[in-house]
Amino acid sequence: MRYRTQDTIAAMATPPGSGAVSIIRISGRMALAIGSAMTGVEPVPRHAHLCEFRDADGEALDRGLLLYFPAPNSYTGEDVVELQGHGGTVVSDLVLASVLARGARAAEPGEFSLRAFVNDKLDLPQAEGIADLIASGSEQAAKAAYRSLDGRFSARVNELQAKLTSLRVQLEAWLDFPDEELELNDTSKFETEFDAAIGDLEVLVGQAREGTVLSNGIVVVIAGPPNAGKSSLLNRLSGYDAAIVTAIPGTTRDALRESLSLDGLPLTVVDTAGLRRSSDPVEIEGMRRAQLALEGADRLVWVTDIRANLTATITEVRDLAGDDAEVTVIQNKVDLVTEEPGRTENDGITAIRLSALTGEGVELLTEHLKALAGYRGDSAGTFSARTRHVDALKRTEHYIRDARLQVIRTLALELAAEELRQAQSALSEITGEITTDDLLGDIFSSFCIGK
Ligand SMILES: Nc1nc2c(ncn2[C@@H]2O[C@H](COP(=O)(O)OP(=O)(O)OP(=O)(O)O)[C@@H](O)[C@H]2O)c(=O)[nH]1
Ligand SMILES: [Mg+2]
Repeated sequence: MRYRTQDTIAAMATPPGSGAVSIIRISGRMALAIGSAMTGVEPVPRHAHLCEFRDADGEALDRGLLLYFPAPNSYTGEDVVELQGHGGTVVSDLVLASVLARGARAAEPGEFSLRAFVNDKLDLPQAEGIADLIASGSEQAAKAAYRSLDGRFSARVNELQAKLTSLRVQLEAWLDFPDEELELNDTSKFETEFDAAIGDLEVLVGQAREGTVLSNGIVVVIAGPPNAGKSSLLNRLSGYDAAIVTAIPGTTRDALRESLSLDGLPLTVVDTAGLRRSSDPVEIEGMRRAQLALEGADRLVWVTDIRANLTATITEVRDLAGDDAEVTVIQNKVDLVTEEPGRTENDGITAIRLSALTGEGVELLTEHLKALAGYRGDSAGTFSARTRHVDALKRTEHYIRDARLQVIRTLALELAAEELRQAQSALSEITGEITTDDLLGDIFSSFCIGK
């Protein structure tokens, strides 16, 4: 993203198409002059003025409200003027064209929010919270995004930052008075403080992880031998007959994707063609697509008939997906045998007995998937977060743990102070005190125009 904050920018803030109103937003040094030239109004700050919007020839294009928010008390921190007109595509385009003809530049996606960030109106988690709120696909995700936008995530990060500063100050003080003998037990109070900081971080990492899952969801691919009940399981999870089910092996050909929500956890489930030796070109293509789907999976759910041998199945799955494969085995059709639904652990691979036909035991699978995603469902404390936040928090934790060891094991105070400095620097990447233009470009260019 070009980083030009001198120009005055303008864009439609409402979605394209016809609606009750359309809002054109102008931000920058010329905003007031352009607004006045369009309407002939000398606006009172934060008052709605009913007026006509005119083009350069003085012809009225629309009648609506003009609002003026002088710097710094506006969304961007700059002078902002909003023209709220009737929501027709053509008329709003004409008004916007006239604003641009008077010297404003068309805003790029997210440029208003970028200016708000540059002018300290928002920090990065808040800006990201805005984008997440707009994009949120479930009630839980929307609430979590609002908590980030509200600044709750940033507040937690800042509290931690303050704790680290206090630790660093104490370490530096020790360093500055080298003559004073250090008793080994002096380190115990440090130990308490380090442990408190690490405890806070662990909670924060957990919540941030849950936040990323809320925004991104997880992809589960259902695979396995033909006729095992894969499509039946997809139908059971999605709650309707999304896929064709028949008693004929080789029914499913195309990979079928369904998006659903498990108590607010966004889940994409992909049903695939049964894997077996075949000479049918359509079926072979189906299996190729199944393999492709497997590569994009966060979790592989391998469905077999409960009458098949479990040990052999697990060996087969390990051969196919590798030792550290993220796979859950489903022993389907439990209704046909005397065993009850349930789960077993087999050398790191969970196997769940259930019936896709009757629904018995399916909740064992949904609970298992939620637990794997780190999703508790009581998202009250969760805020929307991104992978970059989780990465930065984990690096912070790593540095703090190192610093703790330096102090407690070896009294290497200088090294510990340096580790803490690195921890703080990793943490400040989250709030955006330390950022690169590339990162800002990535974040803000994903916004919509006019935001
Ligand atoms: N009794 C019983 N039958 C089931 C169960 N799940 C599926 N079936 C039956 O098994 C047959 C195959 O089911 P599908 O869901 O089409 O199996 P699939 O794994 O998708 O099969 P392909 O697409 O051919 O690979 C159908 O006749 C289903 O009704 C179950 O839990 N219990
Ligand atoms: Mg099928």
